[in-house]
Amino acid sequence: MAFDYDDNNIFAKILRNEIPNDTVAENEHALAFRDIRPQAPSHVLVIPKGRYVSYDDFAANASDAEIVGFTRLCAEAIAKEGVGLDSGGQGFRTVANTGVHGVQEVPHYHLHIMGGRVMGPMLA
Ligand code: IU
Repeated sequence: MAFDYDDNNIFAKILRNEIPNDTVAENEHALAFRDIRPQAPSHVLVIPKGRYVSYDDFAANASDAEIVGFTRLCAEAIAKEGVGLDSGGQGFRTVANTGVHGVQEVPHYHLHIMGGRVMGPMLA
């Protein structure tokens, strides 16, 4: 199967509270926490609580409630970080590295939200 999930991945361990994280926001369906190697003044990862390997796994197989819950948590994290256009910020970039070509390191879907500086051009 294309989307075999590994319960030993680091984000699964974070969701089971086996590893601490710097939480920004949380709801029933998703968790937002700060990246341990931030690439911008604000660098948050948003992950679903369900067992989804990648962006395409989540987009195809998550329930409507999970997708709405995830998306609303993104909005909450963006507002809390103060990077959103609706919260006095100057904007941000979202990235979902996927699979080998996307250079995805952790096999649990996560959306990077990076802001607080002007991002470079999207060349690589
Ligand atoms: P990816 O290439 O999109 O899979 O990158 C994974 C991200 O997860 C990367 O930015 C890491 O710094 C980040 N991360 C983390 O926040 N906490 C961890 O314990 C591990 C990776 I391992």
